[in-house]
Amino acid sequence: MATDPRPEDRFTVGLWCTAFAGREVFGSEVRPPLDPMENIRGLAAAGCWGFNFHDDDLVPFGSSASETDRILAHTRRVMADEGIAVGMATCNMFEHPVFKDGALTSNDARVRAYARQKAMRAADMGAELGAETFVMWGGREGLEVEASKDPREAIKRYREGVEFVAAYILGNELGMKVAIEPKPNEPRGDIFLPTAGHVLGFIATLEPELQRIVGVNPEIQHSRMVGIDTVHDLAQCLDAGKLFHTDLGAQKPTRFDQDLRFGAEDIKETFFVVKLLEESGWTGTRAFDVKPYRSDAPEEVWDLVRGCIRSYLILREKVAQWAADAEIQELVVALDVADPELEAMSAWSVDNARALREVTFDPDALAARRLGYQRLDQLTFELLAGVRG
Ligand code: GLT
Ligand code: MN
Ligand code: MN
Repeated sequence: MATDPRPEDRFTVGLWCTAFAGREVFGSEVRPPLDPMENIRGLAAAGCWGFNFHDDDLVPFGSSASETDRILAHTRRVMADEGIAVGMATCNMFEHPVFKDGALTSNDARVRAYARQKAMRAADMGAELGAETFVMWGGREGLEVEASKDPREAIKRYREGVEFVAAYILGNELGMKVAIEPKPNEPRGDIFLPTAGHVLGFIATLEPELQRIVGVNPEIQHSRMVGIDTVHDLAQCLDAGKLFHTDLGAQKPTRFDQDLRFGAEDIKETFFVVKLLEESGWTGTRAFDVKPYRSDAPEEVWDLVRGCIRSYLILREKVAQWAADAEIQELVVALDVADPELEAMSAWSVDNARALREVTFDPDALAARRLGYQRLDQLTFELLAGVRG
């Protein structure tokens, strides 16, 4: 089984993932800080083609322009040394207290302006290091107190902010696409643009020439938090031509954002995520947004990275096996029933509508068709469980 990553697989991991030292609401750090350059070297050694970063992951918050340049130059040297690229860059608009009540959707015009300025600087950093995507995750763009924000005004402000950043990237030819990452809640009680569907609807309201470079970054874990089907989420973004990035990981449904190792939960749904990406001819990076357990020792964060990559490659092999399994394919092929005569009438026209009204159907006969889903799902399970071939 081919479980060694190849450069063309383009696996990436966020610097914030491996640097996560374990601080959360109930406890402090359990691991020492991980130096960003050591982090980049560690990701390269673990088999990553690239890494993803927030401005503040690399360049400490509040650094001067010259300090920023120095760090970026150093980063470029480490990247060349390790043969590692950057997949996506993003702006941390959630950590500093200035963003306590939102960034682009803050009620305070000064905070909104500051957020746009920080996003421009982060976009510059991304372009400098060759990122192809600029992710916008609006973690603080939400509320706990319904009375605190006019939701229509907040969405209008969100649009203004996204348009500003997209126009900056386009106007300065930074060569990146923007991918908005939805999340239903956490850290806010409710976050604006909670699902991929909301983001798709929102993108359709942007300035037409900016729409082209704005898409979605759905995260498996965030879809599972609201209990919706991740595969369908991704498929809908693909259908709209808007799957610009995707954050892969694992999550038990309806809990806080767990960011577990890819493949750690619901192997069957994860298999169908890989199947969808691979069969769609996905050319983006294969990006993991995961967190080590709080109980992990410092060196175990690399096991997390290796595990994600291995699980993806194992599931990709399973996709090929599923496609080559004669019994499964026989069931799959039988699912589609063609009817050339009826299909010829499926496009709207007055004539087709008139002809369709005259057709006689036998609904009981149609309903009597056996679908074989019990068998199909069992065979899929058995293949994944390793007991077929
Ligand atoms: C943060 C969040 C992730 C986002 C990252 C990008 S940061 O960890 O939970 O889902 O992708 O801002
Ligand atoms: Mn994410
Ligand atoms: Mn997450």
